[in-house]
Amino acid sequence: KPKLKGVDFDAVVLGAGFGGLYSVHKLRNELGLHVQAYEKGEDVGGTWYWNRYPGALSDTESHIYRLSFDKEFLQEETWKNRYITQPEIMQHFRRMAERFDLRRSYQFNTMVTSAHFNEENNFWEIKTNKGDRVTAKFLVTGLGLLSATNIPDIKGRETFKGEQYHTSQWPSNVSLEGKRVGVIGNGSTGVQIITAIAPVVKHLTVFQRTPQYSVPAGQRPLSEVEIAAIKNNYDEVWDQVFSSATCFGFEESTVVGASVSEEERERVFEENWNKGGGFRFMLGTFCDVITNLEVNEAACEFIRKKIREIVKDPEVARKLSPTDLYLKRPLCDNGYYETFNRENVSLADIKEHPIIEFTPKGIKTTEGEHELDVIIYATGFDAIEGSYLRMDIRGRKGLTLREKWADVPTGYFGMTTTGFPNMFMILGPHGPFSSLPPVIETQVDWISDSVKYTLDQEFETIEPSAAAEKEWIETCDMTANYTLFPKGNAWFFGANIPGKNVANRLYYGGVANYRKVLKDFGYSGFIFNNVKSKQV
Ligand code: FAD
Ligand code: NA7
Repeated sequence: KPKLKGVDFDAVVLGAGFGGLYSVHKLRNELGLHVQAYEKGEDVGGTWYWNRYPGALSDTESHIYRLSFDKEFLQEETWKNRYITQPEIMQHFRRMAERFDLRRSYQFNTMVTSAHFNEENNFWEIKTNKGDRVTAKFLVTGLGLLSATNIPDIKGRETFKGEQYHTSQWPSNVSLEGKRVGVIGNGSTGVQIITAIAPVVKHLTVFQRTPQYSVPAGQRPLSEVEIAAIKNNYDEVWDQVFSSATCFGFEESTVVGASVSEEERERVFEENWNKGGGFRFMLGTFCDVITNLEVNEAACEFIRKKIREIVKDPEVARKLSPTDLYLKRPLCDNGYYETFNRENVSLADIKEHPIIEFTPKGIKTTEGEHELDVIIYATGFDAIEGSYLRMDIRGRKGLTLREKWADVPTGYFGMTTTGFPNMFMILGPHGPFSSLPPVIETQVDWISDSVKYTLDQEFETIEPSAAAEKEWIETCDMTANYTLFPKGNAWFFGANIPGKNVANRLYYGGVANYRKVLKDFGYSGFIFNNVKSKQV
């Protein structure tokens, strides 16, 4: 039964990834609220339920790709390798759901299609594709920032007679053995799947539009002793993570690359290339890789040199070598460039020879037709606002989120947005650029505290003031403009989707500062309303 009068539920939670699951735990198990949760997929896991393509792997290290709040659970769980694989993460989610009895609050296979704020009654009216119509005081959206699939509209797609899959909608029964496979895209996902399937398929054609910088991940099995050492030291491990900027488990470098010799730069790049990890290479080498053009170019040239060393065919090496700045999400791999030395792998440079159309037999580029049995889209996501704009969300005065975000999506602290009272977003726009579980944990803790505060004070609604939201976005933009990221074409600027406004969508001040801001600002930027609702 809801605690509050006049609603079906105290809170509705969307999504069953880290964000949604932890929200249900906090709101239901800790605050004692009556919570209903909806998930589009048929199981828990979020990102990891959907992204089950071969090679799917976290590139945050295993011991910190999880939430930190339950010390006993941390000790009970284990992992095999430095980076945790998709099947292992799924098992972790299933155990998490069981441990906190989360499934009973979920309705799976259910997509929320609309959420309208009813100003007369101060509650949310929520509808699903299964015909549910419910009301709730609070709406918590754990929709994910990389969960709205992007399938480019390429001419003739429906004419292809073979199989077609997007990496984030991967069915469980796909066999690629002995088949001629084409992969479109070579971002984080593309690099993983290309490397994983090359040894299995008959022939692999990689359709590359823009080459990317990637460094070794350094994936390896961990010994029992190494895992025990982490577990014995877990509190310190998390202290380090939460006091860093990007929460990848290493100290971001404070050394200015522009102030050291070329030889020293080479040495540091080489050392970190060998340690493994994309974020470590970008942020653990020098503090100015992302702020100084010359140092960024030095990192680029170091990776280009590695590509030339690794890839035997100089023409293929040339095509694989990026010429732009190193400003996308940093990639890491398990032998990506080496894959192009295989006899059964070829590279189709679709910038030089663009795709004209799909044909019944495969993909036709200006160079000719590539005959294929399977086409794989590793073409990424309509990131950050994508999942929100695929729903009909309306706030005060019937304003749609699509209208509010027509120029750029905005969020106060990445969690709330003016005009949409009692709506809390997890990983909404203008949250930190970071490894995500620590951000999710920080945000869900804050959301739960804010729900409690609102209820304890008997307020009807909480929402940020327009002035506070504007000021926060200016702060976020200032942090972005301090870096070179605005010069990149990354998905976190919206640059990967045609027609999207390319603009800053994140906060680059780091998670430690973000947590401090949340604490220092408290509720000073919020408007609370205590006008009682009509109570139906
Ligand atoms: P998600 O896990 O994305 O969950 C959102 C859920 O909401 C989904 O299950 C979706 O089905 C559901 N949903 C969406 N719309 C609706 C709707 N209308 N109705 C009902 N349900 C809906 N992050 C890292 O920090 N480190 C990594 O190494 C890393 N690797 C990644 C690798 C891949 C391939 C991808 C795609 C992402 C990766 N990420 C990584 C980012 C990852 O998304 C986050 O780490 C984290 O899993 C996000 O959790 P979440 O709960 O916020 O969202
Ligand atoms: P990304 O990083 O957005 O990469 C998508 C890839 O798909 C990239 O190589 C794109 O090339 C390519 N792409 C996209 N659209 C097209 C079209 N129309 N034609 C050809 N190629 C295209 O997505 P990922 O899934 O790899 O990674 C997203 C995040 O998930 C990642 O950062 C991790 O956090 C997990 P482009 O570079 O645009 O030329």
